[in-house]
Amino acid sequence: MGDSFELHPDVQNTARQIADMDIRGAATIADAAAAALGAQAAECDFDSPDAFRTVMRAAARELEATRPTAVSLPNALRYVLSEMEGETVAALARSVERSVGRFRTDLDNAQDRLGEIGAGRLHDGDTVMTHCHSTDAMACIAAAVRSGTDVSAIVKETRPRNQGHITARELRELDVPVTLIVDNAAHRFLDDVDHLLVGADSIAADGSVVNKIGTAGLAVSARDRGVPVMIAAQSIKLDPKTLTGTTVEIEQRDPTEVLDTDTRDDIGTIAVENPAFDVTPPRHVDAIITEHGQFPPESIVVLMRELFGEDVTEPWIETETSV
Ligand code: RI2
Repeated sequence: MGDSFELHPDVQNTARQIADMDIRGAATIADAAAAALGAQAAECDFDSPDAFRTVMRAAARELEATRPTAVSLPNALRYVLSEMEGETVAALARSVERSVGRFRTDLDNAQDRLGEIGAGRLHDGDTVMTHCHSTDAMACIAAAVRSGTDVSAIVKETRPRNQGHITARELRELDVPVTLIVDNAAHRFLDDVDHLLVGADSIAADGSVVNKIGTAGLAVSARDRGVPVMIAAQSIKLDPKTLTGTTVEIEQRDPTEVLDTDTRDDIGTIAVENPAFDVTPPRHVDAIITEHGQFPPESIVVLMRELFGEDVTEPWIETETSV
């Protein structure tokens, strides 16, 4: 292999699909990124172990650059690359294949376990309000339904991309009664719900929850009405870099998701902002449900330290010593 190389098509396609949100949702993004690294490693047409490592790091960088907020993406890449070991290309490739397999299985198991733990908070006759679409939140409702608990849902459509429609469809597949509302109606319906249940894209060391835009205001309203705020988030959503004071970058998406160009031109000269996520402070959160149990937000840092330690590397970055 020479100095220039092309990344595996699966890496390029996966990166494009994540950026375009054809693949979306923090856990799904992590799973797809790990699978793409596995595809890259299986392409064993490399001259040397150093070349193999260089290509794997380049693949990880391509994937990492797609969306900035969901920490599950760098956490997945970190997991796979940090387990890469061996003296030969074949041994390195095998180690990546093993870590990708382990990562993806752990992800599935974590969501199942989290779902069972979260389901314990849902009781017969309860109504849940959802925001956006979260596979972790869905796992809690699915586990409750499986165990015979009768729940219904008020689903916010979640502008600008209306991911609430995905939630509504999946809840109907579970036979859960669904009422779809526009985002602005949430406060009006909070008196009718027993839980606000949402996912997370990143959770900071102080217990702040980064989730789809609109979550923070909704959590304030929920607390005002005495509705408990429940965050379903596998531990892969914990952002270890926040232990050292790094803040989570909020993704700014294309303004055309908010307003099409013709309508915008018709209105006149206006600015349009489209932040994809916001930050809910820990004081507005009741519980973070993980596969390791449920935590008050202020104590999530203990789990974060236990799982990640303080030393968070970025093994996809080329340094003089990284071969
Ligand atoms: P799961 C989504 O973001 C939502 O904000 C959702 O709460 C979060 O990912 C977590 O999703 P986007 O990718 O990992 O739709 O629980 O922007 O599926």
